Amino acid sequence: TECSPPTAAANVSQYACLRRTTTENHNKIFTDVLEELAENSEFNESKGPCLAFRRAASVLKSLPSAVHCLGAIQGLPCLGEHTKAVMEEILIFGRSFKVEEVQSDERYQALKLFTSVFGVGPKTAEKWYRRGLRSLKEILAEPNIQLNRMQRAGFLYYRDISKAVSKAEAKALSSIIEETAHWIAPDSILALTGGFRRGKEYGHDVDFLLTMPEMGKEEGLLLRVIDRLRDQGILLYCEHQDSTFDMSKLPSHRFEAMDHFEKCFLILRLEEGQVEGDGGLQKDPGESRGWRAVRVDLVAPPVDRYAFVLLGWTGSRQFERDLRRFASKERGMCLDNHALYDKTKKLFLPATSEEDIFAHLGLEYVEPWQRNA
Ligand code: TTP
Ligand code: MN
Ligand code: MN
Ligand code: MN
Repeated sequence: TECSPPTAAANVSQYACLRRTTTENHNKIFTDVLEELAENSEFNESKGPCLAFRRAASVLKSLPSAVHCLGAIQGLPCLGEHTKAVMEEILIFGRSFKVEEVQSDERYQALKLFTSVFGVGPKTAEKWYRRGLRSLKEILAEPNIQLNRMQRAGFLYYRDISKAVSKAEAKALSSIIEETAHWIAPDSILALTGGFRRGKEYGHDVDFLLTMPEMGKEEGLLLRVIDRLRDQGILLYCEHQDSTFDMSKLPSHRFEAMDHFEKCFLILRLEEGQVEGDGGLQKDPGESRGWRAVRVDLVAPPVDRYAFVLLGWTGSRQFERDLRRFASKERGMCLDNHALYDKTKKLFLPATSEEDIFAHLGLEYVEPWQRNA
């Protein structure tokens, strides 16, 4: 059959912040495979290939239609030889032998399983694998393994928190946390961030930004919200991190570096009756209890940092990476969750909205639902 003309490839930027990517992915058959290969590279500590597969998947997600032949991807950025070979396999055979090889690899299977536990990163997973452990049961049965508090919670609520959170559940949690925050401080500001702000139907957690309209008044607020959630009997787990924010420091070059604002990683108990709509509570069929555990992240910056934190926590991770890369490579600026710094002019560029930040960068504004890169 004849190949369709290239997907206006000339207009596709190598930067995700110059592309519009909704949740509607026309190339899932490719991107699922590429993201699995990226994860495998991450487990093998192959940073270059990992990033290359992630970038390729991100470019394909932004296309307005499905790719049906290799001709259609000619001229697209970020698609290397490995990626093209994988796509060719999928186009010809309807499957990728390369990814099937990865999926059947014992080490990959074990690391994927172990890192699916809240609090377990690639390093810990690797350690357990080297000890010959292969299943979650074996880890729990191994007397010499010391789980930290987060990992214990991860195992305790494993079934619930490995189930996707629905939009209806996210909405219910928004109401609960908003009510709690307003009970403590009526003028407190709560904003939904993360995947749900990007319009995703499902997520692995729910992310919020909490602050006060007056500088400094946010101090102590997050701890009081946590206390109140505990008093209501819905706090199942809490890891609280104090602020280490220091405005005199320049924005970080390292994307992976976490931000310095006060935050907490929670597991909350969500009751069936609190979730509206026919979707109801996401739980196993046959599960009789009327509640589930849900992962929630809260970040509590001072209000003058609001725009930077909102932009940073809305994601996607790939979108954030490319925003920072664009700022640095194309504008000589340094962007992170705390600030935007112009290295040539040697000054911080203030912002009260996300629009301000895009404008400083000389970028057209990208709506949250177009950031699913
Ligand atoms: P996630 O909640 O990990 O991802 P997500 O909401 O996009 O997707 P999911 O549905 O799977 O939950 O992270 C959301 C954003 O928060 C992400 O862009 C990274 C950012 N983030 C920080 O900037 N600093 C932090 O310390 C943390 C924990 C997250
Ligand atoms: Mn479309
Ligand atoms: Mn999230
Ligand atoms: Mn999160």
